[in-house]
Amino acid sequence: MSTDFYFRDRRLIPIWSRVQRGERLTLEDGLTMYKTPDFLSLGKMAHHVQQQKSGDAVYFVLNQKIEHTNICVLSCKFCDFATKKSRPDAYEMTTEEILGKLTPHIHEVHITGGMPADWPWDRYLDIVRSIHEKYPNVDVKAFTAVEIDFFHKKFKMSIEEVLRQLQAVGLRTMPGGGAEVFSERVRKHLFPQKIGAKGWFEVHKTAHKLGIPTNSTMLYGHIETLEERLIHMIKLREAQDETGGFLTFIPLAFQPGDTGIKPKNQFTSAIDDLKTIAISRLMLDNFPHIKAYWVMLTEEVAAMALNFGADDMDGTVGGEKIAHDAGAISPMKLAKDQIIRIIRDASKIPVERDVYYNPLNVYTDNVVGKIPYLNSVPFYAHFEKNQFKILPVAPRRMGLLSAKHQIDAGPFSLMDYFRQEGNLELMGWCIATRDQVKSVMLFSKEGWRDLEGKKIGITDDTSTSVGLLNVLLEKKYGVKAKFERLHGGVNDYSSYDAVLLIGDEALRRNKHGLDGFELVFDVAREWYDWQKLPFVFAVWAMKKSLPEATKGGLRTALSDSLDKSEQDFVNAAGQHGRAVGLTDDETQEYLAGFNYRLGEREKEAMAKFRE
Ligand code: V47
Repeated sequence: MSTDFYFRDRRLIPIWSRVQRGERLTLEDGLTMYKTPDFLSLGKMAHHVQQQKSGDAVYFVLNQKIEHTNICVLSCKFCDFATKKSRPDAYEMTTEEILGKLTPHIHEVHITGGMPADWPWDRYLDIVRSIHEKYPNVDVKAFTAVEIDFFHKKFKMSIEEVLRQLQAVGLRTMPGGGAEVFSERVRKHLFPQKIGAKGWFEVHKTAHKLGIPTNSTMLYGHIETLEERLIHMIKLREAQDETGGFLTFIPLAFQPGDTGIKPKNQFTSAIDDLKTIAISRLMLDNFPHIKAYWVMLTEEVAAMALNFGADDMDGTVGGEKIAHDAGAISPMKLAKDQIIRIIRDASKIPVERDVYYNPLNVYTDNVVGKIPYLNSVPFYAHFEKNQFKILPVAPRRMGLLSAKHQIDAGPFSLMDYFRQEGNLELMGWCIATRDQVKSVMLFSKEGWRDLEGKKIGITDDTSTSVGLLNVLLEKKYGVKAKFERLHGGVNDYSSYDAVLLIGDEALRRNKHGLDGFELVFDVAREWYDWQKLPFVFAVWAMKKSLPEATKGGLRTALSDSLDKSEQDFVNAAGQHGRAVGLTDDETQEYLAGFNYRLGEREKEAMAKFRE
């Protein structure tokens, strides 16, 4: 699909062509974009990519920041937060004090702090363990790569061991701090005692290997050059190609405060902030999210960033000190209602999320769910949105939101449709296989009959495929296995005997294999060979209670989009296919293998599965 803009700066036109084709941008492209006066076109290009990745969703999390101490063995020039133990402003929080700052209503606690010389290792483990035990619903995002490296050296454990111990007591993800700018020149000037790029990446890549997803940051607006910013982004993009473990990128606007690096009130300009958000969205093509961290950007600039490539506002952020000690002028905490208002004002869907970006609550109407996989693209590629807003959401999560009446229509996973039939009206479209599907795959160390009593990791995304797997194991092969849900983002599969993956992840792994799992089964093919019936994974349905005019509008929009897409699958979905590693011919063949219309055979297959 092509979208045309008018470009005041014609140097952006070849960049836009490459963005539309899904091609990588270079350092030179980045410099052209930083130097362009046509800053609105930059925003439009970034917004286009943002919409491809996140539809109309903007995420936030109810979170609390804990900075457990400001005592630090390092003295980084840009940091106004850290101090020495002997100073009157020094503080250290006990575990009880930390627990006292949390409530069961939040979903994320973000812990980072100074690095004191005299805290024992157990004190850190105790903080994470106690939070996890007292507030099991509060996910712990803790310790930057710099802190992990400090623990590794101080407590004489490998980085992997440090992370394993933290993970065992409840660490879920890691924040992206400590990256600053990946430039030795800047490091020598501003943070010579801190780990550089090599150390930072070693910690993050180790975390990804262990199934700990992480964030990434870039501190900009001090002494770095534009080229150094872009090299920073390119290094992150390369690491993401390797591990896929980064959730989000957060450009951190430098707050000068009393650091002496810049005059006290010389904040980055709004234009520079928005350009940096937009350019990072365009350069980091393999990053799922870009965060507009309002604490450093201010509420106003963060609000604008939601149409310049950012799809994440962080959260309520109670108790932040690092930026505020350095003179940040943003409030100390944003109320949930305020965040929702800002996101709605930007014409986006406010989506409250957990630490893995799973949507928990959606705060607007006319939301159409979108399964964010290649096989669903034909429904959306030419969809005229009108009053509707698109929320990309994995099948199981769509079912959970619909059970709370927070989704108005979408391709519901078959199991969720069965559960919620009373409130939903079928629309005549589906996602069904003809025989094989290639995107619901069981990667296994054992043959089907040897899976008795074995542990199978199940992707968090699935609602129906796990039901199908269970039926095949029990009814076709007479085998009972143990299922364990995986979490969002990267996982460590090594302790499982088999892993069930669906959607784009299954397609990707099907192409390149999953290390350690010799056998690969196409679960829909197994069903077909057994029942000689297609398998219906999802059916389009909408809330019965929607006004008739809305229902009609939705039917027309979907029917038009599907008709156009079916005329040319490659035009509709080639770019998405290339992003998961398929050639255009493979995308064509893959999509032609689906049946998108709910006919008699599909209904028969639904009845058979229900039985
Ligand atoms: O690493 C220190 C930065 C970072 C200043 O992962 C400063 O979700 C601006 O990493 N002006 C810590 N920045 C904060 C951080 C973060 C924040 C929000 C979300 C996430 C996440 C991570 O703060 C440090 C450093 O780069 N910092 N001093 C300053 N004067």
